Amino acid sequence: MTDLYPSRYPVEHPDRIQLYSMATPNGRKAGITLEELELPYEAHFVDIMAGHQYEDEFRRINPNSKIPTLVDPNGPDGAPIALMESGAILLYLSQQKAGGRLIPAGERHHYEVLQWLFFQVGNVGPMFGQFGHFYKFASDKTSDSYAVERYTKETKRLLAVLDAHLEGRTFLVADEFSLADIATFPWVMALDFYDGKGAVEYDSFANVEPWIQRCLERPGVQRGLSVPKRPSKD
Ligand SMILES: N[C@@H](CCC(=O)N[C@@H](CS)C(=O)NCC(=O)O)C(=O)O
Repeated sequence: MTDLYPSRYPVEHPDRIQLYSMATPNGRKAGITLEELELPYEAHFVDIMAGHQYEDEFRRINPNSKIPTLVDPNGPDGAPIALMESGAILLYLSQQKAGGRLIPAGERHHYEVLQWLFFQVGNVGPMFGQFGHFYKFASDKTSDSYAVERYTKETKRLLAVLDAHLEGRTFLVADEFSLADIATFPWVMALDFYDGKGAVEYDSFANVEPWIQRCLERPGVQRGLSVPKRPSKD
């Protein structure tokens, strides 16, 4: 048993991958990947609203104090490994634990998956997240419309990039469901949670919603969306 496991989260199966997360767009990426790959794992709910990500023991497994975070007691060299950053976690699960599943075969497709994964982590996540922040959560914090205008415009621009790429395609890479889709579609779904679909003229991007629905048809996706379960209050 590794001493990496933060003591707040009791571990039932110390030999399994431990996921520390919440069902946010970034958290869902890890839950969906684990479910799609059918890997044995245990999931722990991290209450980021209560600030549990800033606890010292959590910082030891994620120096950046974010979810998702993963600890694998059987890392590549046999020693335990802690990983932060959802993109790295998705690649680790696919490549180290599942023989490259969820990455379409061939080097070209490998790099195309990396391309869309980085596109999501560097663009879609941060920009949609800022849009949600200024449009919904902090709408009473500033009377200046500049921020909401800036992030609405950028979110629309990124939706247009996705929409154009999806024209004539079923999924982002090689017409095969992959890590690229897993990384991206939960962020697009978050626009609903932000009550922001009207503001970004979501319905004008005709290829996006059918792609989301194709992703949602998958049983692994359906299971992964609610990982980890929020503990009941009683
Ligand atoms: N680039 C990181 C972003 C992770 C991230 O921002 N996670 C959010 C939840 S979606 C979080 O932990 N927020 C808590 C906080 O910022 O204190 C990744 O892809 O894993």
